[in-house]
Amino acid sequence: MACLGFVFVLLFLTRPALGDVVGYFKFDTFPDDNGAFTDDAGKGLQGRLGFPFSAPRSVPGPSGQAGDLAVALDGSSGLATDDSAAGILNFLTAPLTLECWVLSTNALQIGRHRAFISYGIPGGPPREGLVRGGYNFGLAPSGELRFTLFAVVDVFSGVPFPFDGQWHHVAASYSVADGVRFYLDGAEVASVPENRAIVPPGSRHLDIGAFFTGLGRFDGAIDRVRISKAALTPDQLDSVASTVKPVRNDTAVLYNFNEANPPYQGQGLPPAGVAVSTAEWVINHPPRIGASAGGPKASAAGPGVVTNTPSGAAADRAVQFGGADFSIDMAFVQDPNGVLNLNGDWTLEAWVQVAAVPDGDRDVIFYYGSPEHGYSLSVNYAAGNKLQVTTLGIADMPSDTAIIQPDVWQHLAVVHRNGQSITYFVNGQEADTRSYAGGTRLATTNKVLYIGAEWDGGLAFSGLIDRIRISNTALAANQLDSDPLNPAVVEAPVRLAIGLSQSNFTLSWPDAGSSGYLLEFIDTLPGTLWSPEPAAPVVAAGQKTVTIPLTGSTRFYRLRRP
Ligand SMILES: [Ca+2]
Ligand SMILES: [Ca+2]
Ligand SMILES: [Ca+2]
Repeated sequence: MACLGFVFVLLFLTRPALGDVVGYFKFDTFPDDNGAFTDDAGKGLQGRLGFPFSAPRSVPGPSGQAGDLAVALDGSSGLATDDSAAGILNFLTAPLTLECWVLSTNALQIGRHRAFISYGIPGGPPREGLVRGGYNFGLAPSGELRFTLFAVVDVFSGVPFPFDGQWHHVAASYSVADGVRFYLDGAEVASVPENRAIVPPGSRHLDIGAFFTGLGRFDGAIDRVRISKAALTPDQLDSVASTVKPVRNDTAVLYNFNEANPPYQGQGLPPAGVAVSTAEWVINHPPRIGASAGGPKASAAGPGVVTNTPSGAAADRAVQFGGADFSIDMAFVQDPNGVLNLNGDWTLEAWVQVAAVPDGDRDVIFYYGSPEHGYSLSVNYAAGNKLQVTTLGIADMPSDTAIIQPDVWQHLAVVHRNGQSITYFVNGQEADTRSYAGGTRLATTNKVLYIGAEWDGGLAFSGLIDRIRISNTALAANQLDSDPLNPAVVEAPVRLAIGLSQSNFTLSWPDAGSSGYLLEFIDTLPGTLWSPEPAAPVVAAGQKTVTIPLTGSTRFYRLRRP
């Protein structure tokens, strides 16, 4: 038989007159218990719980010498190194020494857990599939230097880290005979008896500037992270700013961060690991639910997945943000192709249950774009618990009459008719309409949907959010996703299937829901002159099938919804 000479392409065109649900996030499905949620509109987007990760930057290092760089983290960043194959850092016993150079001005971090060097999984309540263990050096909420054997003990130094904008060398050594000794700028500042063993963690990776790839993200610069398989003496520490100590045979890893960007190559026991940005790490290692909160002041659950939902159905889930203490939780959806970037008609919807005691004047439910471009939906407490929509950079528009009650689930919607009006709905009932001709500015940067706060964590939401839906049309009241028990059904795309015989091939697709669809072909792509396939489809067993003779030339097919 002649070799098949055609290439087959699926194209699916939508009816432009009716438009589309471009974003639908039901928060019901978190595969593998990870904090990554699915895109229920089928647009190929993926959401993540926690603060978006920023990129690490380079700043001058502590030596002041040319070529000495350090990594600067802004509180939303971090680095991670895969140690799963070699297990070089997976110490089962003391001794070890953790040390680095640190500079920070942000004393607002006092009150939170902060990590400089963290290996494995922090301690906490038992959780299926999570083996807690490893070790950490960083700051306790008190602001003091703290060494931790995860799932065993926190060892407190009593010595505060100086948030004075100067470089400081910090170190903790641990040996069974000598306990934990803390050093600040090369001088021993505390000694605490301890002799327990290290619990090997279920994830063998090193975090720098964060715990567990996203928690407790540090705001400051870090350099010369060194992990040694020895309890180093003061003169063996890398605490002289001008002179980097040579790598020793007990140096498990040293990162000097002298590259201008990640990845950062480690030195030490081969194969020394490579530190990548946490933003890159999480693509293939999505953190567990609750393990990537990040940000300046995450709640303990930060953000949590809960079973309190509008439908109350067994499989329904919603997301909890913040608390009554000005804590800040976020989720986000990267949208590189601008699926959610709207400047015509649009409809924004969400189910929310707001806290009985609000914290702050306004809580953002979701926010697309940047301060001058995009749109947001919020609850304006200062205006009397009113539903508000904002066309970013143009207008803040609280409703006159759409009032949000605390502690009950409500469906909120705002419909924008471009050049005409904004209409507010609560529980599917129209509240009020105002004239508005200001339009919406497309986002040019930050093509990201931020959920639970503005782009930078501002105006953080407290309460529960479910079923965020964004449409690129002005929906009518009866088209809203306002039935609590019956979430909107998003039409699944109709897919073409291909079959082959000796001299023909067949194209088939589901009969249901495909009335009026046209099968078309073209011989070269790119191209615009598609021709209708003359062979008529045969309906059998719920499928429409078209049989076409093999021609030996290339041809592309699509199924188009007119
Ligand atoms: Ca849900
Ligand atoms: Ca350096
Ligand atoms: Ca708030």
